[in-house]
Amino acid sequence: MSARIKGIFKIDDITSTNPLAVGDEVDVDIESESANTAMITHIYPRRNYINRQSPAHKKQHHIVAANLDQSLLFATLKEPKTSQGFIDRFLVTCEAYHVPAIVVFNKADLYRNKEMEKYGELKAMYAAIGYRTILISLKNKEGIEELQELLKDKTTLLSGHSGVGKSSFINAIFPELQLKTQDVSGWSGKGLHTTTFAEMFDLPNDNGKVIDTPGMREFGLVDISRQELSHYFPEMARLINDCQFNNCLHINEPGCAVKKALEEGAINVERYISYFNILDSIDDKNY
Ligand SMILES: Nc1nc2c(ncn2[C@@H]2O[C@H](COP(=O)(O)OP(=O)(O)OP(=O)(O)O)[C@@H](O)[C@H]2O)c(=O)[nH]1
Ligand SMILES: [Mg+2]
Ligand SMILES: [Zn+2]
Repeated sequence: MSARIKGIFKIDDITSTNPLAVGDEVDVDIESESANTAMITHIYPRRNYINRQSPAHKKQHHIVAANLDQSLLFATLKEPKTSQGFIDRFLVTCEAYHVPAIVVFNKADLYRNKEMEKYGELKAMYAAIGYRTILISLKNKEGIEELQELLKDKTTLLSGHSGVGKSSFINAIFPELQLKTQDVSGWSGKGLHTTTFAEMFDLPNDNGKVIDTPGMREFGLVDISRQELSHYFPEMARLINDCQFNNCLHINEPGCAVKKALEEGAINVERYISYFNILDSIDDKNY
């Protein structure tokens, strides 16, 4: 079935490059049974969504997916490397739009001592602020049941860089789908995109749904002001009422509870660096 969208929705939200996103709930009028076409007549209000800066038009945003119960951010510490900065940007958006997030580290089979040590540090750091991390190897079929359990009766977004194994994961749980994945010999470090559009799949045994998306190189934040950024770092959010100034950006203001926690080791330095870098990247002229 293919469905057209009525023109009127296109002007609804001019700052978005896509008026309709995967996960949207809609009403359709069947146009032609024989040609299998329909017209979308109504888009229901979104419970939540994940959006990002459009890579082509920085001033516009792109809705990655809507009406989500959770998101699994696929990351790898090797082939390719996912930076903590990328993970933290994604987590900020999940906090801002109320989508619970779990970070899945794939390709454990490739990790040596160095990467396992790094994983241990990341796991402890994220656990301390309430984020779950899961280590898996799709290649060695390790950790897949734990993930499968999480998908039950939920709508789950899969995202992450290109080549981290999002489509491979869907193939592991639905062998019959045979989604296209990157050629094993094709790993070039350049992050070729194998999946080219977002697509939702129904889980076979329950009401769960999983959304595969094309890999993204960067995750540009939208609609988050410098002032509110720390609200989306859970470990900072709980401290900001203790800052002396209510417009504190936690940089070098006197009486800053966040900086104090940082000095005492209660806030992780790497997380603070992510905060600082994101803050620096927010163009406040928009607010
Ligand atoms: N060594 C190893 N390779 C894996 C693992 N999981 C996936 N791969 C390989 O990684 C490559 C990329 O996997 P894909 O599933 O295509 O990655 P993707 O995240 O869907 O990538 P895009 O569609 O481009 O966003 C493929 O060659 C997979 O076979 C794993 O656990 N270990
Ligand atoms: Mg893919
Ligand atoms: Zn402060």
